[in-house]
Amino acid sequence: MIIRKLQQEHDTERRIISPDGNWESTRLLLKDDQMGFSFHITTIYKGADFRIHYQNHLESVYCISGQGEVETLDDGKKYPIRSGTIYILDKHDRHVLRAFTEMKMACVFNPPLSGKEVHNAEGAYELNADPITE
Ligand code: 9YT
Repeated sequence: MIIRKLQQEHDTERRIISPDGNWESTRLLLKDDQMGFSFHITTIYKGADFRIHYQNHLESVYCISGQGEVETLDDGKKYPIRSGTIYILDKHDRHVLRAFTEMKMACVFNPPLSGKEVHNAEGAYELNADPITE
């Protein structure tokens, strides 16, 4: 059994602040835990508007609070995202995420992240990304 608390992990290396200024994420469950997925509580900052394409991962994103939208780029469809909505990127969908207010999300990744990943130029995470060096 593993127990972790969001407030306690907030000030540890589990909290990653994206260099692009769009989001931060406290990664509560990671590859090392050997569960086959990772679980993160992510804050998308108000006004964020950015492209993501998880070529190497599947991701589900549950909106806990806030308002925004996801636009899938292959078909141009826009989906409102509100508290209680989950979007599931089952096809490695290229998309844009827009936050009209600050948004709190619960995110699950398969395969699990190792912990230090931030988006590359394509909006993807590399597999087994190297740690960030200051
Ligand atoms: C919704 C989304 O993918 N946001 C980017 C951060 C990601 N959830 C993470 O690494 O925790």
